[in-house]
Amino acid sequence: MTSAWWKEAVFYQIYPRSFADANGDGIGDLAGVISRLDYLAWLGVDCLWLSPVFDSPNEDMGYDVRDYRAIMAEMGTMADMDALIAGCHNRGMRIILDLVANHTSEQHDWFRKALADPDGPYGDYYVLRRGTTPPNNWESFFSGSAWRYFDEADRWALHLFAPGQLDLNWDNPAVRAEIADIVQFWRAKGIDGFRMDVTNYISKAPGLPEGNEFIGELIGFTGIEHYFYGPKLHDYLAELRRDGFTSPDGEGGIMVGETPGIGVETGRLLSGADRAALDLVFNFDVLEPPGKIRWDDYRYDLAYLVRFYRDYLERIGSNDWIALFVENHDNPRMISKVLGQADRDPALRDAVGVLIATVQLTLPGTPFIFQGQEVASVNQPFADLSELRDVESINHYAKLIADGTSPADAWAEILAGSRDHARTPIAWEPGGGFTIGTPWLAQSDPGPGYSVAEQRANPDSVLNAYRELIALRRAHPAFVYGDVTFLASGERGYAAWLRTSPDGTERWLIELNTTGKAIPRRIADGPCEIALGPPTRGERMRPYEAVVARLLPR
Ligand code: TEU
Ligand code: CA
Repeated sequence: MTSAWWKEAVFYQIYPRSFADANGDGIGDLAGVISRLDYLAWLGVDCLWLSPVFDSPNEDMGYDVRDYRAIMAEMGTMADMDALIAGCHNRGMRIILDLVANHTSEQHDWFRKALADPDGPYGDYYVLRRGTTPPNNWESFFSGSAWRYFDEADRWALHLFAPGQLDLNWDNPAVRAEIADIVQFWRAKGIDGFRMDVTNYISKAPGLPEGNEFIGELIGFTGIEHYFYGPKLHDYLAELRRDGFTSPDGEGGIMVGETPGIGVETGRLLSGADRAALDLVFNFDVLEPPGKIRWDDYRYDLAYLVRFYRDYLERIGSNDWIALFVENHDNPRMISKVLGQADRDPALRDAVGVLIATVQLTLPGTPFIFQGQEVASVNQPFADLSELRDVESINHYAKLIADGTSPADAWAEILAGSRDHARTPIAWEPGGGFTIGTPWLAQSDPGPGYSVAEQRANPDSVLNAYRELIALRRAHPAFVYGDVTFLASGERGYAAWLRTSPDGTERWLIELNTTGKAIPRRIADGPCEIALGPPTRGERMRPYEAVVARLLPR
């Protein structure tokens, strides 16, 4: 197993719009992030990932880029970005940005030029087609056809996401060279790599064949089989690694692929060390058990979380390394998925928060913590659609109503799955602290005790548990490169695994109660030092109890 900084690192995802607002316009900004760097260093995270901060009209909150080399006006200036990069590096932290290059905004210069002259060079930057009807039956992830007709050019343009997010034509070498240039531009500025938005969608099947209706029904989006793992995907990623991410001295920036729909084996093909493409992929199957989708209101079983990662780890080899995550800016809060209506019961909320942290920080792989996760954030009780800002939720609701769903049922889906749950501003202090103005999206009300300041002051808080687990992971090689052995995987709610240091001198036992009821402790007691959990390992485990203990020689 080769070592790498990103295998040892704990990543922390910032959604800048909702993190900290320095100038009072209600929108989080780069100066806000800079003002909180000491907090992040105190927490102990090693690398920040910032969701998009490039110039954008924000139809999809920055995931629609207008200029890849400019900072969005609301976020600040290039000087702020330089200061942020330096601020991270001065504290021994790294920083990666979000490369949204499957598509651009309709306001990107390339697209304006493509519309003005569809037969000219920029016409071939996008997926444009003539015709009286949409070129195929593919559907957009944000509802409706994936094709939009542009009168002025007499062409249909493909958009897998919002109508203002037009897919680039990666089969055009000029497009690939542009993206490599953009990566080099940011690498020269000192960033340490990119999270790459829907990067597995960049290669579309030649001829753009009709999507299979049955698969469309099953997955919810017709056409996906023709681009989720396209014929040229690996070639394009390997080329971008070589031409964009690798410096003349051979040093490379990290490539973290956001890869919806990628399974274990396809993920290995994209991120295996011998494949020279991505370094890490996000496997989204962890977020919902089979048969469930994000819009379903159901209770997530934490035994599934353990089994998912156990199976994943058992199916990989020494060339592979996995990303460990449970939340991001596109998903509701995991504590709420587990606890439902009980998510504001402090005892349960704390226990589940610590359990999730324990899974993420003690299993082999690279943890990605999403902002707010460390302070046990839960979903927001949005009152109605007027409180939401996300294009996906707004379109999804409209589609449900148009299809005849009752307003009550449609709203229940939105409340279960809206991406805005993850995007409410961070409560730095009781009552807010995110902005002195009016926040762009309703300020989250985390409830008494759950602002960052209160969590920090409370030694028993979820926040302090994250901090201790991060420190533990850093101090003991068992947690990074050590072997893992699963002893139990959630049978009757009991899960346990061992981590052994590479030199064999240290052994750690991690055990969880994945249920809300007290259960018997199943692994016999032995001499140990408890680093996290109750003072002693008694006969029974409390609801959602998590233990991290160093085993001592008998
Ligand atoms: O998301 C891609 C993606 O497929 C999903 O996670 C998405 O939120 C949802 O499932 C669509 O139904 C990425 C970004 O993370 C997301 O914020 C963007 O909206 C999207 O790409 C388009 O750039
Ligand atoms: Ca601001």
